[in-house]
Amino acid sequence: MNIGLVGHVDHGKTTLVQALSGEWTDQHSEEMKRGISIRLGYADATFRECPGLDEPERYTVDETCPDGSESELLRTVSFVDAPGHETLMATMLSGAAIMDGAVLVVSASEPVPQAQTEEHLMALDIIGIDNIVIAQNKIDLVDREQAEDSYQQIQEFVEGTVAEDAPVVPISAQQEVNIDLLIQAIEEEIPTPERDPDADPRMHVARSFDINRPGTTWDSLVGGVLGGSLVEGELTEGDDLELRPGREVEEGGQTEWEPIQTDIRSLQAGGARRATPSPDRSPERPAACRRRGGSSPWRWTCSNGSSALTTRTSTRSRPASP
Ligand SMILES: Nc1nc2c(ncn2[C@@H]2O[C@H](COP(=O)(O)OP(=O)(O)OP(=O)(O)O)[C@@H](O)[C@H]2O)c(=O)[nH]1
Ligand SMILES: [Mg+2]
Repeated sequence: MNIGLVGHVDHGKTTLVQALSGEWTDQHSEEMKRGISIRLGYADATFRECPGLDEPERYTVDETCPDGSESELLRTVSFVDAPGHETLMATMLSGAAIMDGAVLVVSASEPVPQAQTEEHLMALDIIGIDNIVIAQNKIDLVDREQAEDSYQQIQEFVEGTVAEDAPVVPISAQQEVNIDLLIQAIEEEIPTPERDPDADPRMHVARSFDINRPGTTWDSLVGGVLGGSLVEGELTEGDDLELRPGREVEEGGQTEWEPIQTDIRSLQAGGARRATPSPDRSPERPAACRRRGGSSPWRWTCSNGSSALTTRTSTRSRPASP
C-alpha cells in the first residue's frame, strides 16, 4: 500500500521519509543542487512493534528493541514522497493518484497554512483520500508556546476539510522525535485497503523507464520498466499484458490510441525479485532503481516501493479500418 507524503515545500517530507525508511529519496542531481524534491520519491518502510513496551514507545522501524529483544513485524508500507514546490503540483497530483492514505507534513515554524499545505490538502479532498495523519514537523525549532499556537492554527485550518478529524502529531523528522507516535497514528488511521488477489490484475503506472537505445524506431523497441501500484490481482513472470491507452497513432487526420501488447520479463516488489507479486506482500526492504551491469537491457530493475516490472514490447498490428 502507498502512503503519500504531502505538504508545502521544505516542511520536511523527504526528511521524514528518511527517518521512517532510512532512504533519502532526492537522488536526482538537480534535486541535490536545488535542495528540493522535483520528482516523486519512493521508499518502503517496515513498521514493527516491541511487545514488551507500552504505547507509543512500542512502535519502531528498528529490528532490535531498546531492551535488546527482537521487534515483531507489523506491515511494510510504501511511501510516495511528493514535491512541495508550487511549480510541481502536477507531479504531486500524479503521485496522489496511487496514494491509499497520506501524511500531511506541516512545519511548526511557519504560519499555517502555507500555499501548498492548502493546495495539497485540497487535492487529497478532491481525489477522495481521507485517511490522513498530520505531522506537525520541526518542533525542535520552536518553543512550547509557538508549538501550541501552530497546533491551534492547524486545527482551525483543517476544520470543515477532509482532514478535520486527522490526528496531529508533533514531531521532529530531523531529530527523530516522536516517530513512534507517528507510526502509531499511521497504524490507526491508514489501514491497508482490502484488495482482491483473485481479480484480474490491474496496475496503476506511476513512472516508466526507457531502456531502448536512443534513436530506436518503434518496431525495434525491446521493452521498458514500469513502476506503479498493483491494486488488484496478481502478476506472474511471462504473463501477457495490455498497456492502455497505449500508442498514439494518426490515421486519416484522426488521432487514436492503440493499446500495446507486451509480456512480463521480470517482477519486483519491495525491492526483491519475485515471480508473482500481489498487492501488499512485500516485507523486504526496498532497492532503488539501478542498472545491475551486463549488456542485457533486462538487467534494469527498479522498484517504486510497490511493484516494478520489466516488459518486452511488441505492438500488435491494428485491424484494418472498415
Ligand atoms: N530543524 C529541523 N529541520 C528539519 C526538520 N525536518 C526537515 N528539516 C530541514 O528542512 C529542510 C527541508 O527538508 P526536506 O525534507 O527536504 O523538505 P521537503 O518537504 O521534502 O521539501 P520539498 O520536497 O522540496 O517540498 C532540510 O534542510 C531539512 O534538514 C526538522 O524536524 N527539524
Ligand atoms: Mg522533499
